[in-house]
Amino acid sequence: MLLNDSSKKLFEKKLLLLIHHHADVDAVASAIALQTVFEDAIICAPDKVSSHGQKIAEFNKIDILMESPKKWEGTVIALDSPNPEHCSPVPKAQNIIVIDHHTKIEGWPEGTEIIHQPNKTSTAEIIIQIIDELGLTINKKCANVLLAAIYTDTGQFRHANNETFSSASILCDNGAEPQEVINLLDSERPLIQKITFLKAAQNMKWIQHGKWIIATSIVGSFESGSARHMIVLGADIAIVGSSKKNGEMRLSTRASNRIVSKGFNLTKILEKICEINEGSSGGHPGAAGYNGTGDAEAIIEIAKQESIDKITQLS
Ligand SMILES: [Mn+2]
Repeated sequence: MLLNDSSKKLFEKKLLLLIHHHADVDAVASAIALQTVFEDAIICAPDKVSSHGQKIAEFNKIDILMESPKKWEGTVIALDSPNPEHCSPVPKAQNIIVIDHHTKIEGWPEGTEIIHQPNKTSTAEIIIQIIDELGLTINKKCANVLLAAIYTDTGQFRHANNETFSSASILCDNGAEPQEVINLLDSERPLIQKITFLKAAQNMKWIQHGKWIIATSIVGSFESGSARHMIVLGADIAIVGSSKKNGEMRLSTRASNRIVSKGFNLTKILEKICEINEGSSGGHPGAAGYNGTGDAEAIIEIAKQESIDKITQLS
């Protein structure tokens, strides 16, 4: 059981569904799903929504509040956000619930109700269980968005486990249409994204260390998609950085299933960067991100060296 009687009560208050910066499909869909069972709930994205996240919201005609309120009378539910920085600013509220599946959760104030299921491959799967424990019903819209979240968060089921398929099956029993979801998400990418991916490949540098390939690149945006494509090209570790004018920078990293199955873990690499350069990091062994300040190129280099160090310790 994820919920006890007192945590169930928190869902009866007015809900603000807070999704992380540059919200992905998992975050947006988890919020939409909760809104199908709590119609008065407000969805709030304090710092933008990703292009696929937007697609899901537009398709379902969902209104998203693009700025977080200073205060919230009721319950704030932070979704898919392992620490408060990922969805800042968090409104002042008496009750905060965090629902997340990332490896490590930290930084939430005392008294926060934390529902942490790192073995789940998406936040969406936790939402299925919560709706069930609350005795509510998953309708077709809810099932479809949650299936979209699972589909994207597992990299089209590449990172799926046993439970992922059970969850997907529950959703299909409740009206989810796999082909509808796939058609919506796999439709053509915007030109700007395609150009960014090509530039990421054009500027890519790579090294071989033993049987492993580490690739790095710098882009202006779409870091995570760029990193993913570098893995498709053949890299085992992809590190992509971008810097903003104000000195902030972001790293997105991906690792191949092959190297992850040998014990390689990107979250460890990025935690090391936090030790050296502060900032915040989060994610999973095969996909993780870092936000901080400084020179993107220098921080990529540190991540690369750290990766080489860890590779030499692999079996
Ligand atoms: Mn997620």
